[in-house]
Amino acid sequence: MSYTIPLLILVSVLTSCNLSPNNSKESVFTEAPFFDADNLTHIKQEMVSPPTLPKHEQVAESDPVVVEVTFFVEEKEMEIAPGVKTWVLTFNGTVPGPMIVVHQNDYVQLTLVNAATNSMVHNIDFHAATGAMGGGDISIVAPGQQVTFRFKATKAGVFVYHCAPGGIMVPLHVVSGMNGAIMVLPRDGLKDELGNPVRYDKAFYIAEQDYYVPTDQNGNYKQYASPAEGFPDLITSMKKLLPSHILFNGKLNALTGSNALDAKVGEKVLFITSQANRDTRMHLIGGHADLVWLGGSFNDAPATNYESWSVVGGSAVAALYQFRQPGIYTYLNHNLIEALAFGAVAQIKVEGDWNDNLMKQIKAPEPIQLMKTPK
Ligand SMILES: [Cu+2]
Repeated sequence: MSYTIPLLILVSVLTSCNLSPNNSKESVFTEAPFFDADNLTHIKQEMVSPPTLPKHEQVAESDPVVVEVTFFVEEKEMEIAPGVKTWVLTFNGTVPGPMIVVHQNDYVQLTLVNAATNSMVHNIDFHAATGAMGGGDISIVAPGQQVTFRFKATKAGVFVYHCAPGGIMVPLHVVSGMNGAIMVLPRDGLKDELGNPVRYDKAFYIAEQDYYVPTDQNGNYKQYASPAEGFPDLITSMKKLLPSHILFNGKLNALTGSNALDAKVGEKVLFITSQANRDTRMHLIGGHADLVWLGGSFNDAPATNYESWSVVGGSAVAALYQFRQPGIYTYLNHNLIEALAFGAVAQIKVEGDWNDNLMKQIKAPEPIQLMKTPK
């Protein structure tokens, strides 16, 4: 009799430990199951421009597949802020490049097309891939060439990809916009902090881009006939580590005003944020991260109820928030200078009914009624 209660407590503690996400999964050193990638079903994923994600299932419906993706390199001049035109190097014409979505142990088969009208050699390094510089070594294409390679997405999470043609060309291409992200979902979908399945109603891909547009003696932004012509100045400019612009999705106000994102009260929204070059820290004004997968790793239990969260340079991070209140929310880099003086800011317009219980203005601004008691 006297042993019954301690025994029950012990059983209860052991049971709750087993439910913990960190104790219910395999070691990272467990070999991924083998599939013959040469004989798997192929599906094509249509790329779309950020902040939109391609069509995808949150839970895998079958055994691993080979997901075919095509990226067209586009070198072009882009107006990143009013009157500021700079050469951008892009995957599929956007900064950032398109988000790819697969499931863990799927294969990504990427075709990289470098049109003859481009001027530079490019390639792609996937942080989600294993070996050969993330694929960079086997994807080098000169103008007029295309290349196809395949990698297994062995790790679940959100990961950056970027062009990495070697040496100083790596930062030059990355700060010229040549980066993006891939989301590798667990096959059985995302799990909350208790290890229970959690789904998102919508997802947005937001990338912070630091630009280092060179200026002349008068402080005016310089323009060049080609990317290569601007590179000597760009090297000087970026070596100061002082960005001229810090923007979301490539352009000033890409995600504000009439470009604001939208959601509804009650919806769970997944925000995937990447920064390919520089550290940043995200914050949703008026909201939180209910769940945040720190470092972008989906096999770790998400942290809960964060006010701000770190995105280390060269990574992507996913945060999930359920909107409980309507209105305009601001999603920003909480270095407030980088957000509001440089432009690293987005807005989310949330529709729904106001909840007075969560917040209520008790008295509108009025003439002062309360006098300080004189000392
Ligand atoms: Cu490149």
